[in-house]
Amino acid sequence: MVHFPQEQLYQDVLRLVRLEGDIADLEVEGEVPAELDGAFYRVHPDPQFPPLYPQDQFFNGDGMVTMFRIRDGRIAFRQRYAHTDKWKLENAAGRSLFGQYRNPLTDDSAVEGQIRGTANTNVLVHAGKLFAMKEDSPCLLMDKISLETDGYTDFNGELTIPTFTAHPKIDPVTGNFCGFGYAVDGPLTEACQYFELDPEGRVVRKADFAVPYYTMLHDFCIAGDYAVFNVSPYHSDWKTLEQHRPHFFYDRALPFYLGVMRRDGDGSDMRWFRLEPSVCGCHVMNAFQDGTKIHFDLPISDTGSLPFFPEKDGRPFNPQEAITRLHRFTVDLASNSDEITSVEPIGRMPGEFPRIDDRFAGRPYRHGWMITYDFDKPYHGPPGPFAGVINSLTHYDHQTGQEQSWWCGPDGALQEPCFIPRSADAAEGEGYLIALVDDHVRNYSDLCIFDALNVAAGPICRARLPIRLRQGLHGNWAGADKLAA
Ligand code: V55
Ligand code: FE
Repeated sequence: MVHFPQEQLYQDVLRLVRLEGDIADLEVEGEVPAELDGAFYRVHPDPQFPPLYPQDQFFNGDGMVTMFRIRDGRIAFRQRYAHTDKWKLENAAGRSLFGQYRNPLTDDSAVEGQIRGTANTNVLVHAGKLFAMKEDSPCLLMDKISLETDGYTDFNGELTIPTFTAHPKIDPVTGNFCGFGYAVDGPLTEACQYFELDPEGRVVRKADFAVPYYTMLHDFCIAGDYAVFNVSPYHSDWKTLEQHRPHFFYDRALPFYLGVMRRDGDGSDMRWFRLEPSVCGCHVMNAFQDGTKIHFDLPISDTGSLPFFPEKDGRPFNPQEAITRLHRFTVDLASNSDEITSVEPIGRMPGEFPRIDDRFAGRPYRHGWMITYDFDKPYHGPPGPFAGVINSLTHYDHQTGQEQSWWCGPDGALQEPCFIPRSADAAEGEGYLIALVDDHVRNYSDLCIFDALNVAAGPICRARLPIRLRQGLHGNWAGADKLAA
């Protein structure tokens, strides 16, 4: 008999799933667009065993990977744990051996020196494999069809850093996988490395840099020839880990920075542009070059948006201050100033989990989507892990300034969407948006497909899962060509 702690972390919306399985042909309401041929992969944290510390973090659950294979109007479901080294060691022991989120000081001595990663943050097909990623550890490779785990890779010894971002960008021109690792000199260090993997998975670029202070360097973006890093005041230190407090705390005294460097350099040209008073921004929508200027689109809030990472000064979490709204940051590489030139709001609906038509990553673009908070709508379910209930899906047209939204109803919430182009040569935004819609009253999830430029019309079809999937993080689409390669 297994008992998980009676914490909110394992109840209601966050009740664990721990289910691996296959459904050949999901029940679908409406018509799945016949031209769709590929797979949507996504991942959620799902602890295999009760945690060593009952007050653990949502972000510390073992990665549970879901694949929705769509073809000929049918949708097949496959779900497997990512068999990280941690998962395998704990599976063999029949219990948890690793302790708190990002805190090796809390581990059972039997696993000292082992890779602590959970592969729970993002999944993406590149170079023939499914990359399952967690930013504190190397890249885990899985088979993109069977979802069996190969194991961690160092890319033929070419990538020796111990960490690998969960938020890569694929350069739409070269097909290169652009990524980075942070804390590459060990936990809590400022050292980072930018890298690019070509479409075959060979390391073709590396550049070393340091962040102004240790932080959760969760996402970044390419912008033409540049790589841009957003630094927000999540910070940590050894004292925090020694005292077994949550790995990150939010320090309002620290500035927000954007770091800009050439992608083809060695990192020595990195420039840090500062913004004070600070803001918090985690997930980038997109960025692009405009002459000597760089524009960087990011949902931001006045304080940390993650309720489970405390304020440094001990004040309680304030959901109003934590709600994120999309803004366009601009820096000018021609200026001698190290200040961020401007920060302008874009759109009206607050939200997070921004997505674009990824064929426009790092380039001037028109269309963006986020899942959003419509505070005017009722909600009948229990609370979730974020600052509010993410009950809507919004399309932002940056060219016309118009936006349109779809509300999922009073019983649930949405998970991060993903854009699927109608065809390889379709115009920007022409295609579909795919997203899980969770019913937290009845405890089911539906995989919904929308017309990306008409989300207000609601889903074209809904694949009805027989279970509710746990709140997830990120995912990506791989077309039939990528599945075959
Ligand atoms: C994030 C998620 C993580 C993590 C660090 O959304 C940051 C941000 C799911 O794990 O470890
Ligand atoms: Fe993320």
